[in-house]
Amino acid sequence: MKELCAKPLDAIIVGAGFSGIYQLYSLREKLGLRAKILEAGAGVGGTWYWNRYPGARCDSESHTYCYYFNRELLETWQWTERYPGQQEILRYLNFCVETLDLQKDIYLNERVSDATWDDQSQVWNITTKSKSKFTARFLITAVGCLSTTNKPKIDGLPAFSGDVFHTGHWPHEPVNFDKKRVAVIGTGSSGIQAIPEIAKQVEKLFVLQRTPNYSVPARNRPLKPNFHLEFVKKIEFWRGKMQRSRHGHPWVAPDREVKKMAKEESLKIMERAWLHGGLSFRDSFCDVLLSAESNEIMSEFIRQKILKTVINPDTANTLLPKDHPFGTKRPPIDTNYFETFNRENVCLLDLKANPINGCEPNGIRLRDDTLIEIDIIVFATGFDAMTGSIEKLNVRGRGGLELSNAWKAGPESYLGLTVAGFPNLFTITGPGSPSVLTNMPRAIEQHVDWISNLLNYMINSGHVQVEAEKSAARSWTKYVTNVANQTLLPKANHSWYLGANIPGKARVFMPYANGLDNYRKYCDEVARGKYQGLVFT
Ligand code: NA7
Repeated sequence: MKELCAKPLDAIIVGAGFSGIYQLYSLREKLGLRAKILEAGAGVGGTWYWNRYPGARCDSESHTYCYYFNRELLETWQWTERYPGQQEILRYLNFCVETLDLQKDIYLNERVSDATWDDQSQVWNITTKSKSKFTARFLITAVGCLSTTNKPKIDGLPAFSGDVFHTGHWPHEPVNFDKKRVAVIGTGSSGIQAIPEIAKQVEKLFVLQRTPNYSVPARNRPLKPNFHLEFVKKIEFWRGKMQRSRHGHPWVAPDREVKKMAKEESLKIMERAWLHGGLSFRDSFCDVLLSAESNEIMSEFIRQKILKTVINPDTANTLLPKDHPFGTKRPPIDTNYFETFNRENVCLLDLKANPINGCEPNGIRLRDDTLIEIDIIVFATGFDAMTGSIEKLNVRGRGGLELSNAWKAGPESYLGLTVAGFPNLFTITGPGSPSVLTNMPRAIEQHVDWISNLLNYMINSGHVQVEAEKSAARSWTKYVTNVANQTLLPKANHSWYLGANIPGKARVFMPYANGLDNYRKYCDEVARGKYQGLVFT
């Protein structure tokens, strides 16, 4: 059993994605603490290390999907496309680690298997799968919201003789799709990005769709040669815009309600936004997630676009999303998703009408006995979101309390950052925080700054332990639910926001839906009030 650090550390950070990298930098450079990252992968990057499937791309625009805490990084790195692709983001994060000289404090190939609070010594004892052991005063999870893959159990899958992949755990070597018959299961963001790319490479592609999804064209394009120069001149402008918005993107929904507008006028606005492309389409009006009537107008607009794009009327009809309002599941943005169904080598299968019965050595058998003969299955079936990766760490708090037990009826946290009964534990972008409803780097920087300021406060005031008050965590979690219930968000039955995509998982709306701007104000107030809701020892 190797001991990589003989002396107890100040902090262990789990995960070397956007969150972990900035948290390490903050603790080391701003507070002078001894901190290390434990990362399960063989490289840094988190989500962008694992999700290497064809077409993997961010849905935030590149100049907003990066760190803003460091001017040198902003001025040096030059993005090439409107939306950064997976490989470019991975290169960017490696560049950040190198520029900030963080490599020496990142231990790769170290998957945390156990983290136990020792009440006597007031430290966390952390063990990894490779049996390395660490001791640290603070434990900070930076494991990402979407990193524990959800692979549905299908009878007979082990007997399937072809290759099986999951978009969220894609191989590092290129997958050879040439002359192959392939099934993609799932039409969330990952499926919607991967399907057009895989279709170009295969002999035959079967898209196995359970729930039709809304998708808006991304309109990705190379950035103009002078983009970077112009961007650098306006860094503060962009920062301010993102700071003021609800979701950390550089726009604010105008104060107009769809349902109160003349039809032609609202159509014109939607057409313009559709042509512009991207997530700002959803924010063409202020009430899309508040009024069912307004939402239906936008939902129907998208359905009409699908009907116009897809040539075969049966296929078009099968693709029409009807069971949930637009935007109540995380809305994908795409490049030629619906157009792909006009290709001769692509076949859409409706799993609602004809579900999967099981796998056989040479394919997937459907309930009506049809055998889909294939060489490759691609699961684009998503993640055990927001809690899956934290619970997998086997965190045990005060008195041996297991986090997965404490969260059995749904995750309870204070501000999405701290959990009662788990001293000196922080969860970056944890359940109860805005996280997945935002442009992630903006939410991450807010969290890291807040945690770092709190640790600074503790050091200066001689506190050794901090944890959420039970009552504060309870009322915050209730508040998160109430806020979501005032919107249409909980109306999507299978959404991973609710944990509803994982059999047996408690159905609780997990992200904080009242906006990153309001959340930031609330957290700042808590800090100004000497951290009410937290108990210090
Ligand atoms: P998502 O958004 O959770 O999508 C998963 C898809 O897989 C969705 O279409 C599901 O259908 C489908 N699914 C899940 N389980 C099954 C089973 N058992 N059978 C058939 N189909 C199934 O995951 P993504 O990876 O696409 O996106 C996650 C986030 O990552 C995304 O929002 C971006 O932020 C990046 P369902 O709708 O549940 O019927």
